Amino acid sequence: EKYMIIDGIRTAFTDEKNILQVIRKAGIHVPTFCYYTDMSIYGACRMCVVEDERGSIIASCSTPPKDKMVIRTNTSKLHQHRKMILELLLASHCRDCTICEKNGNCRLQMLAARFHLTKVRFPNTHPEPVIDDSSLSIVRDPSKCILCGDCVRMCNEVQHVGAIDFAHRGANMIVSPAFGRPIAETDCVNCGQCAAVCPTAAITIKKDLKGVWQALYAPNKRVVVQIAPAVRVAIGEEFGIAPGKNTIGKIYTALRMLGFDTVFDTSFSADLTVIEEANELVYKLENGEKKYPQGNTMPLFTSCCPAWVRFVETKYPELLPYVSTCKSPMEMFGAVLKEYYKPADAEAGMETISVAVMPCVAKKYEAARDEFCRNGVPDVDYVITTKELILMIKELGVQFQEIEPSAPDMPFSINSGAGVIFGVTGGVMEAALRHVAAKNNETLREIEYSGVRGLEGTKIAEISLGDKTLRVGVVNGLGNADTLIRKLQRGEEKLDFVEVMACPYGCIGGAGQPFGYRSVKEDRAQGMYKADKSAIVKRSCDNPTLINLYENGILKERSHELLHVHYGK
Ligand code: HC1
Ligand code: SF4
Repeated sequence: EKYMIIDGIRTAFTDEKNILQVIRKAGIHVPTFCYYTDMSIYGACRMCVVEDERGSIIASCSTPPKDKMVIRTNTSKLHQHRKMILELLLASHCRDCTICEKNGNCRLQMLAARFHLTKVRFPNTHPEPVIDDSSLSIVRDPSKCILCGDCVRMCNEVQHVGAIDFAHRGANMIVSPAFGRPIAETDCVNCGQCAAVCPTAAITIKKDLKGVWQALYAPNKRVVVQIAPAVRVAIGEEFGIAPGKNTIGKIYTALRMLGFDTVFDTSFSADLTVIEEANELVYKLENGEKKYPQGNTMPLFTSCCPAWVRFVETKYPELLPYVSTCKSPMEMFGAVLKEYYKPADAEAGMETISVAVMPCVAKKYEAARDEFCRNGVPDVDYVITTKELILMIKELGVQFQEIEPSAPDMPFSINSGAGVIFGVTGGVMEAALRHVAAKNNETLREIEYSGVRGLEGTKIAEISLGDKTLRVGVVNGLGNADTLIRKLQRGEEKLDFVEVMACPYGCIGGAGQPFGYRSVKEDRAQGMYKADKSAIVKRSCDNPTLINLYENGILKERSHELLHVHYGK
């Protein structure tokens, strides 16, 4: 067995790529600003340094472990070194922590506290902030940037978007969109993953709480809210509840305490999406030769992720005809809810304000798109993220961990397990396959083990349906989507149906969720599948409320108008 001696403790290792991973295995969290297992090693922040037997200082993120290596992670030399780095960073950093967007979640603030910095020896050279507020999803304040490069690597390496990069050299170096343009004028897809990895407040998610509070305080507004699948397994993390624990019942209660009039689960409309999308798939398989520009050589792509839709629009517009015309579940629900409350509102002189709680910041951009406004009014008025709902709950002082769970409101109170797993990579695919496959437990199990589950960035699976075999792809992270598209275009891969989620691991890893490393995402994924296991209805088409809606309700003869969209730009 290979081992290292870390701070006097023998720690075995196998295939860990760097010393830092072995240190974490030993239960020590050395500080880092620029290290993420899913991105390339940058080695810029120098916070992860350790000392070897000879007293040499080495960066643990970029040094592979060696058998019988002896290191210390905390010596006087290392302590001084880290303090110096922090002081240098703080010398040019804003120190208005109490009124900072990142207050309580800033890694610079946390490390200053951890190393007990009570003064900085250097004069403060913090530049005047020049805020880029142009995006609907993120806010940039380069004056708070510490040049760790996390956002740049995320946008370029993981997402293949390249909307931001380093500009200038030496002391003038900054992170910026090309030519210093506002971020909204770039190909930024609004995924927010740059904000998710930013350790400070140089890039943060945009908040839309003001309008929501105003609506809640107003007497003549009916404030309805839908909660996305992935929120339930992450929100508890901020209240001392383990990641992956399904807290949907507590979320309903908390939202009611906040003053929301009716509470719903987006999983309900995810069921709607499944039905519409699966029908589209069947149609394409049977009639694709006629309808699509390249016939059936290109797969049908899912459309529920707005950052992915934007990616296609900017980078592969020729593929737009292959993106499903289904609105996302959020927008389907938005349209259905506005229609549903119309008669009652007219009678009572009320106005329905539709709010969505999402793990995603691109949903803010989606809600504002012209395609989702009717007569100038958006179907979803406000999108707030999991993190924003946490702020609301904390502001009200609700003890989330203690409150009792409750149920969603009628008449959209039933959803299938298929609608819940939408929130994890592979879930939309699995839900759709359940719908097109025969209705028996054996088939459900076959789909479960077909290879569509798992957190890998790209999965290819084959499912036999009667006399046909469906070849499908599931990708998360736009870089993986990009690579797959190139393969499809070169003819090296042929698929019938592809699920794309822009965020690594799917919506559970959305930029609006609390910060978490990979193990947290794994727990959240398990939480989603557990929720499916305990669901009484497994397949979307068995959801009785939907059947009613199609046969007698709002969707009778209006499903195309309310549930589909054509992206033209
Ligand atoms: Fe998602 Fe979706 S799964 S996009 O990841 O299709 O945000 O959770 O709500 O709309 O249902 C997000 C999650 C979410 C939509 C659904
Ligand atoms: Fe890049 Fe996404 Fe950030 Fe836009 S939101 S700059 S696409 S990482």
